Amino acid sequence: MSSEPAAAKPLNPNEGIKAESHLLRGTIAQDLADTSTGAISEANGQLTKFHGLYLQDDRDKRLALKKAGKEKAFIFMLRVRLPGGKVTPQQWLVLDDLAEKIASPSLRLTTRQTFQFHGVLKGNVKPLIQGMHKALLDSIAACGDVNRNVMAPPNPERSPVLQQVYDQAKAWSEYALPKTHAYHEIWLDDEMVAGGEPESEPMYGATYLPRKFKTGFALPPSNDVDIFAQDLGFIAIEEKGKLAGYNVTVGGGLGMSHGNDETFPRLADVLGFITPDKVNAIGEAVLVTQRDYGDRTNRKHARLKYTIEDRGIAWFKVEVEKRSGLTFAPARPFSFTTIEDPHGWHKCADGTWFYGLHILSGRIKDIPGWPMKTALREIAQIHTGDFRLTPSQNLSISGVTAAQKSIIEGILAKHGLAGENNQSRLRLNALSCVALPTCGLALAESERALPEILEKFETVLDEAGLRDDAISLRVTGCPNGCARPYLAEIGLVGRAPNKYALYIGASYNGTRLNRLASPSVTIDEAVKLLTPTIKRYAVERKPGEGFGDYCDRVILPADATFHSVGTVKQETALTK
Ligand code: SRM
Ligand code: SF4
Repeated sequence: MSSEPAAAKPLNPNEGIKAESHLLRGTIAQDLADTSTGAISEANGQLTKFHGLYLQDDRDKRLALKKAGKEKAFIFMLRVRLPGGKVTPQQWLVLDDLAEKIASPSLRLTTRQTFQFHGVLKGNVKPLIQGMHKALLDSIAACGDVNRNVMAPPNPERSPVLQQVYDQAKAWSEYALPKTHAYHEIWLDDEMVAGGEPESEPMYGATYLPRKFKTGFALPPSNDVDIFAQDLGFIAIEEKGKLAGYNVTVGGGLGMSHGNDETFPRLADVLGFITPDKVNAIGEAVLVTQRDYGDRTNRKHARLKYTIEDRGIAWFKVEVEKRSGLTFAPARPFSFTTIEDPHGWHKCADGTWFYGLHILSGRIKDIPGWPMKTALREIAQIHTGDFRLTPSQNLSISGVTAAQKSIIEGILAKHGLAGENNQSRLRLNALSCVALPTCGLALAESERALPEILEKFETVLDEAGLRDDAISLRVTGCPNGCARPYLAEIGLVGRAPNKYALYIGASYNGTRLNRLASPSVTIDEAVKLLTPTIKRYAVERKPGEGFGDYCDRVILPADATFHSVGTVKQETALTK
């Protein structure tokens, strides 16, 4: 183990793009003005990510356009920065309107508690960002090699401690924002800084981080934010109704590549306990350690999890303590019991109510018989509280007064959306990433396949009498892990069209990764393979034992470790 910064291999080309970008400006402004193409250059495409913007193309149209010798159907995806997933009804209405007028009409809630616009044409990006700005919303650092959207438990008004945790998550998000004025110049037509005060990035430096960096805050017993999947995590420790401080976690991350054993999902380690006033100082020390030691030569090995895996957690802790001038106290006890969002009506400590609304794959759109977008617009028009986006792509309509409760209930009922209780717990817990047609990395369907996948598994669960049992199922179109599939009791990870790697055996509370059960199956094969296991689970489980725990105990080998996801295990046990 070496304590020297990363070795002298050639830097990844992205490092050069960042270094030469004049703090994230590049030639984005010139590229935007070029109407001869709907795209932007490769280099600018890397830089716009730091502004929350991705160049994509409609993959459903790719083949036909290629045959016709035409340019791809270029479109942009814009991701909003929204710490803790909180928006006001006024902001909701602005986002709804912008989606309707200048993007694809749907709004997409993400697994990190924010909105994505899809289908934005190049000429509409600036009006979109300007429209958001008027509603005090931005997309700075929503993507790119920086600290991204910070997650926090989504129902703060339930207790003063939750409110404090939310406030700290928001404060850390602001603290760790890039300081460059580039976003304001390019998108909001602010004056160029050139000739004025020299700009600098005191925390990030001119080349920012080696890779994306994600922070989450959790309040036990709920692990709704999947804290062990975050590069940096703060587990709130509540003592006698007060926030005593946080256990700090580092080095979580899920992305991997099929067939590349050097890439793997990893759960974060707990470093120790800090008091609440130390959050930003510790956060900064973690971030700058990764800035200096993360691998800038290989983007598949550049996340904090690999820095820690290579150099050891003990080394990392010493480095963070040295840089912050602080010492971690021993971690305090905590226990997570669930990852599930509360659904339906719940009364909060402050006397208000919130309604947990299930939104399949986080996709808010109107479909015949299911006018979700219209209903939420009507609610936003009269709602005096706020909306909270959850880490499971759902929505809490929060801060509802007793007087408004019946009005909101009426709107949901009028549109046929008040049926949370009739849905299977599998469905209520399911996540899927976007995948096709917009995601350039998708190898298989995910969001568009989820309804069919659920129906097939629900049939088996109904037969086994497990409709009301909470089982987590998560699907992604590739191994990058955007719906956190390696933390699901049933994970389906796309490999090729209608081919998925099947993972089972994670704990329901997000504290143990699942393991590979079958490397490549169709959805029907996955259902067939799991059917005997589901039926056995229904009769053989111990009292209170979750499906993942049962698979881990009975179906998968007992000696497997967290990092075994790259290896095929016990395929035969499933069919027993
Ligand atoms: Fe993700 C890349 C969508 C959460 C790991 N992710 C992408 C891109 C931008 C594809 C691309 O690079 O071209 C996807 C855009 C699809 C589209 O059309 O919208 C995409 N990721 C998403 C979202 C929208 C999934 C969703 O359906 O909700 C989530 C947006 C989160 C947000 O609001 O910021 C999303 N992505 C995640 C998560 C989950 C999390 O953070 O809790 C992960 C796994 C955790 C992690 O980071 O380790 C995740 N996304 C990745 C990776 C793999 C990173 C790695 O370390 O290997 C990529 C690819 C990459 O970075 O090269 C990726
Ligand atoms: Fe795209 Fe893969 Fe992420 Fe799904 S998991 S959104 S397919 S990058």
